[in-house]
Amino acid sequence: FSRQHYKHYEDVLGNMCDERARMLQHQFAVSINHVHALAVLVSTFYLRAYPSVLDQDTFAEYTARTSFERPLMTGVAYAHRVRHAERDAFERMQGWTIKTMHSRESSPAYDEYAPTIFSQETIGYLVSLDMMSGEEDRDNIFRARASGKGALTKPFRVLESNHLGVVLTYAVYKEVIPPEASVEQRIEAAAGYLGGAFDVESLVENLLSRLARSEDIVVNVYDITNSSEPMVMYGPEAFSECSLLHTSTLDFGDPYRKHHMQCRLSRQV
Ligand code: WA2
Repeated sequence: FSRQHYKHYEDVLGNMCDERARMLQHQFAVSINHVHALAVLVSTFYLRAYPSVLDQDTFAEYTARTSFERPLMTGVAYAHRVRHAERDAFERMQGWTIKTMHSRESSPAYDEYAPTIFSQETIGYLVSLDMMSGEEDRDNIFRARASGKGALTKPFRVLESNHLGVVLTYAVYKEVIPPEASVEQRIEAAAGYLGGAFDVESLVENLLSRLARSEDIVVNVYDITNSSEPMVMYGPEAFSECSLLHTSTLDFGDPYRKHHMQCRLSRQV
């Protein structure tokens, strides 16, 4: 086809891809901001009274009534930090034992645990599971409590739905942390972790499918943190060779992770 046509398709593809990237980035940012605010709220409960006066019913009601603020997330939960020395007393008080994510059986002994104690009802299956027993969640917990910032995992298959997604984690501190605090002070002050999963496979699909002409392009989102090994976060793993490809930048707010979007025309032009 002519050079003129080629240029036209290139522009159309570029505009559609940039629009989708901006929209997705915005929906992530909105959700992340709300989880951050929720971490501050839970922290405030710890500052006011110890033990916290927050309970499961209050957490479930608040998170259900504000779920519209976190459009791409399946739910949020709070996992409490438990040191090994506190484990017995903690389990007796809860009336359940701390379980590992994959076996759902009583956890072996570790220095510390992060069992979920409060959850939005949509992800109620997390309660009593040690979030440090999953590699992706554990890495997020370490990074979130050392930085005080939101941490995102690489794409992986989340529990129950088995959909491809990413988990977001914020640390909940039991003290107000001054901005100049050391990493050790932050780690020490962590009371627990607030987070949840972005169901990229189904909720991003839903978002993109509602846009005009969505059938004309194929969209992929990649985690390119390790630039030599991009990981598919959304979209098909393989597709036929195509002459036109557009790459749009994406920023999901965690400087440790890099992402981009790639779009192709779904038919040869
Ligand atoms: N939330 C939902 N589904 C998951 C998951 C998760 N983590 N991990 C695997 N599948 C309670 O970092 C604390 C949420 C983790 C927060």
